[in-house]
Amino acid sequence: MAEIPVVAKVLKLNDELAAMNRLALADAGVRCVNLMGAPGCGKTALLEATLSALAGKLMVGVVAGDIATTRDAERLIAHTPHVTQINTGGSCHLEAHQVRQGMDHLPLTDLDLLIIENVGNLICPVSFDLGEGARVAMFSVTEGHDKPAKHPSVVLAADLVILGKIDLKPYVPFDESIFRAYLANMRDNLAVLPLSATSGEGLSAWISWLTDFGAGSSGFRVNLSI
Ligand SMILES: Nc1nc2c(ncn2[C@@H]2O[C@H](COP(=O)(O)OP(=O)(O)O)[C@@H](O)[C@H]2O)c(=O)[nH]1
Ligand SMILES: [Mg+2]
Ligand SMILES: [Zn+2]
Repeated sequence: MAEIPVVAKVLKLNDELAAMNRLALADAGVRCVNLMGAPGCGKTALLEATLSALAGKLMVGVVAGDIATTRDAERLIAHTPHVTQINTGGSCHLEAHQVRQGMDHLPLTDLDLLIIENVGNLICPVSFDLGEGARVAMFSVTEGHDKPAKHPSVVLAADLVILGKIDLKPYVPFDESIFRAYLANMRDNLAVLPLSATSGEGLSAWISWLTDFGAGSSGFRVNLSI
């Protein structure tokens, strides 16, 4: 079984490169979030709303991962020039070396915050440290309330859970109390932010979280009123 040591080696190399990303980000005073969620859960829509809310308040860069196309970068570039798209060419997660390539195209010292939109997938992105300071797991009401139970690894790795598309709650069979119970079974005190990128409901709590997380480490903090 030669594959097991090879996989272990790939992950070890990734961890080393992620540690270098983390150092480079800390040196530049940039905090970094790794946003993980299924395809179509609303990651890019949330980033569009986030960039719009933070305009003029924080300098935000984005590394957007996708298997193919520059669609997400094209949507985000309307809100910030500091976007790089990584096409993985088939791989269903981002790795630290790819994020480093993305970082190298951004003016890191000008940024306050880097958001990584991971490839839409709830499974293997969890195994690949990218050098982020926080991991956000995003679900949406259209995926059904059982998804945290079916994808425990992303829940166990997360610093925050976002429940998106809550504007669609009246139209889909989604029970938020069951969703929260599955999360609570796995994690004590894991924060859950329900929001809608479309209606704006719940966005201010997300913006506050983004503004505050790790604020002690690099020192930026701004007053926001949205
Ligand atoms: N109703 C509603 N639709 C949303 C919301 N967020 C995203 N969408 C839609 O869901 C689809 C997938 O969104 P996208 O941002 O591309 O998801 P991603 O693949 O996770 O980046 C698009 O058609 C969006 O317009 C939301 O909060 N409410
Ligand atoms: Mg996207
Ligand atoms: Zn993968």
